[in-house]
Amino acid sequence: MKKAWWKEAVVYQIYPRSFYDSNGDGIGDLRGILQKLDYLKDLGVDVVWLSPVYQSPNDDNGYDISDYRNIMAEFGTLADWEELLAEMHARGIRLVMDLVVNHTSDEHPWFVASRQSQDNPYRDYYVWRPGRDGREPNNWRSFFSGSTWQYDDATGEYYLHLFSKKQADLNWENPKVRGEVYDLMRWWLDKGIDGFRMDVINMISKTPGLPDAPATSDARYQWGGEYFINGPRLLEFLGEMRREVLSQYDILTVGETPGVSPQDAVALTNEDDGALSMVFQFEHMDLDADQGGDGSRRSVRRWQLSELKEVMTRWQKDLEGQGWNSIYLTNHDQPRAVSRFGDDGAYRVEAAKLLATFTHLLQGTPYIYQGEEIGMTNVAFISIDDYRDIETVNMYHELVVEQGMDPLALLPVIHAKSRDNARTPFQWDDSAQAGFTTGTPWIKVNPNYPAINARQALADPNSIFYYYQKLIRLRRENPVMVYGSYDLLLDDHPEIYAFTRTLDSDRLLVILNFGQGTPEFALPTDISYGAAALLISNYAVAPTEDIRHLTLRPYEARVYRLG
Ligand code: ISL
Ligand code: CA
Repeated sequence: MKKAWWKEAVVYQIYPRSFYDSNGDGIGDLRGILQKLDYLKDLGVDVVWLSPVYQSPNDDNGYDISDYRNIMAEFGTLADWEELLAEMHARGIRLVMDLVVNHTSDEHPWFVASRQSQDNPYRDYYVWRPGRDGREPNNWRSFFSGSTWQYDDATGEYYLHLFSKKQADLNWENPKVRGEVYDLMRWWLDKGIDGFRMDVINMISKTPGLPDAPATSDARYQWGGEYFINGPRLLEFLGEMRREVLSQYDILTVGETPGVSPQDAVALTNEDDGALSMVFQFEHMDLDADQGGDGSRRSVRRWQLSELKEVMTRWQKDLEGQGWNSIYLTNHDQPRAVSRFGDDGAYRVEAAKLLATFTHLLQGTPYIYQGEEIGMTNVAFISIDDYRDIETVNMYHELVVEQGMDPLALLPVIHAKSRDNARTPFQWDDSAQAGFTTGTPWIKVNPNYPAINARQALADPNSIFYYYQKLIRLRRENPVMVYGSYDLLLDDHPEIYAFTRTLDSDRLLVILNFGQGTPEFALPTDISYGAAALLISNYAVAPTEDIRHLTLRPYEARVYRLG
């Protein structure tokens, strides 16, 4: 397997609005991040992925961009950004920027021109269609509720928006649009950034004709994913992007690709002609929902360990030597990992460490989302008025206000799944507003900040923070953690997730007790070894313990080197 710095790296995602506010306006900003770089250096991460900081009217917190070459005023200036890049590089931290080019804001000058007239030179930058029998051009449903089409009075046509109506889809069929995107990518790369995370990049090619999605219920709008996810020209467009831009730079590229299979991921990331370093897949994000796609945040279902094993093992094996995995359990769109896959009650600390062990021991590049390293949890606002996320707010409006659903039935789903779970302010200390701002935060802080915060974590040698620090260091020192092949053990065990990682003669054994029980671990007899040395664990472990038979404690995680 080819070596690459981005395979060896650990990435930390910053959602700038919620990270640290330097000027008391309640909104996190670039100078806030600058003040916290030493914290990240201390943690040991190699790369920061910065969610969008470009100029934006913030209909979707920066994922609606109105100027690709400028910084959102609330976040600072381009000069602040330049300083941030320099200070990161001075600390050996690379910077990956978010690239949001499936759509722009409706306030982007291209769209402002495009809506002027049907013969405007920018008309074809977007997807405009006449109505059909006085209704939308097709029946697709937006990720953020309602139709994917917005009627525009000025020219009497509809434009396509997979997300909010202020996020108009770019028309990638138009070579001029593709050229503009490549230009802006070069503009940032030439400033010295180290890569891009590409927002919903597998939705840029739509099936010609934009056919109706099959009607499956009496709902007015239908999930049309099969007509815009992994569309017919996706690989061609990304191949062009690779030739024109990506191949000229030594960068990390990660595609955000809902609905990809491992085979799609191999096509996108293989070393011969794959355009990207890696992609984010979503199968494990859909395990606790009745439906995937745009529905994953509309229901809660109990997930089974067997399902998690099946998904992760398939991704590990199908990409081995063929492509490269990105490993994550949460991000700014997802619930908090410890609440979702672990335990945010009595075993919060143990569970957070277990999940950290999991993400750092799988084959792939680990991603840490801000606050994950101190075990931040989901929040449960009592009132819908405290939610800020456009997806949550629109869903509530659709289901409760329009369709009359009992709000008490929906709130538990929102508590479990809202994207705002990940967006409450970073908990720095136990002072007012968790030390995030001296003003009023744009979204309420999680009331558990007096107990869960970075100051507490830094003062406690047994904290989740230092456990992450150790894992990151171990990953740097042990190539087997990066490049070793993965083999699942105890396939059918309902509580224990165990696997080995093997690189030449070096082999690690990973034992994870995914629950509050105390199951017995029995090492399969075909695993032969001379000595077993403990590499890391989240409980105290006696060095004399015989690893062939263990009784595990709740959420216990151990990694051994088998000699
Ligand atoms: O439905 C999903 C996966 O099955 C979503 O998580 C989907 O990936 C997500 O809605 C797309 O997210 C990205 O693009 C959005 C933006 O709101 C998100 O914050 C961003 O991560 C539109 O730009
Ligand atoms: Ca601020």
